[in-house]
Amino acid sequence: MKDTAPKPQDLLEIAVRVARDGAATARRMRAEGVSAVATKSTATDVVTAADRAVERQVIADLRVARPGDTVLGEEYGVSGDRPAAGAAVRWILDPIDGTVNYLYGLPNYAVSLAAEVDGVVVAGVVRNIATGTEWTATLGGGAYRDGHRLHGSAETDLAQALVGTGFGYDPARRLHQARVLLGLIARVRDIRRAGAAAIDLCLAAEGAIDAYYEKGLNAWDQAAGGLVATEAGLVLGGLKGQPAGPDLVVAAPPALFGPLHDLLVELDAAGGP
Ligand code: LIP
Repeated sequence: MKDTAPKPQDLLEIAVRVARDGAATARRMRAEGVSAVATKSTATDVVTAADRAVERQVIADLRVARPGDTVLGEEYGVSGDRPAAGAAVRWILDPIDGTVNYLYGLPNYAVSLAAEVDGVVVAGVVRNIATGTEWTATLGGGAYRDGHRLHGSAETDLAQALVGTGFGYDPARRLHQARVLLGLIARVRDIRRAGAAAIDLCLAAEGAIDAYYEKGLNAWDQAAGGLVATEAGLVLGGLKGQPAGPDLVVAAPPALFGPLHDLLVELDAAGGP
C-alpha cells in the first residue's frame, strides 16, 4: 500500500459514521411504510425507495468526507470521478443487504460498507438496521461485534456444523442451489438461511453459525462481511483455489474449510446457471 494511503482505522471511522446515518434513514423509511418500487433481475428481485435513498445519502456523505474517492454501489453502480493521485480508495456499498427481509419486516437486513485501497479491502462495517448490531474490521486489526473481538467457530467436524447459505433470484439458479442443498443437508448438523449475505458472513465470524457458502454474490454483498470473516480467523474463498466471488463464496474456520470445500466441489456448488 502506498505510504500516502489513508489508515484503515481512519477509513473505518468514516464508514461507521456514514453507515449509522444510512441505517437511521432506512429505519425511518420503514416506519413510514415500505413498498417495492421496482424489480431488477427477476420479478422477485425487488428494490425499495429506501435502498436508493440510503445509497444516495451514503455517496453524498462519502463525497464530503473523502471527495476524491470512488463508490461502487448496488443500485447506482460506480459513482465518483477517477481517484486523484496517491492511494485510490474505492468504497463498496450495499445500502440494504437483505432487501426482501426489509420488505417483509424480518429483522435481518443491513448497511454493508467496505473501503478498498489499491484493490485490497482494508476496512468494513456491517450494521443490522433493525437491531443496531454492528460488526467491524480493519485489515490486520481484527474483527469485532459491538466492540467484542471475534474468533469464529471452534467446530472441527463438518457433520456437526451449522451451515448458512442462500438462494438467488433466478428460478433456474434456485433449482441448482436446491440440488446442492439436497446433497449437503444430510452431511451437516443443519442449515440456516438468514437472507442477507453480509450478515451471514458476520454470523460465521462470531461463530453463531459454523460456516457459510453461497453462489451468485456481488462485491457489495461480500466485501465488508468478508473482511469481518477473515479478520475473525476464517478462510474465505471459492472452489479449487479461486477467490471468493460470484461463482461461490465459502467462509469457514480452517478446520472446516477443507471438508466443506470438497463436499461443495462434489456437489458442483459453483456450477449451474
Ligand atoms: C441478497 C443476499 C442474500 C441472497 C439474496 C440476495 P440483496 O442480497 O444478501 O444472501 O441470498 O438472494 O442476493 O438483494 O438483498 O442485496
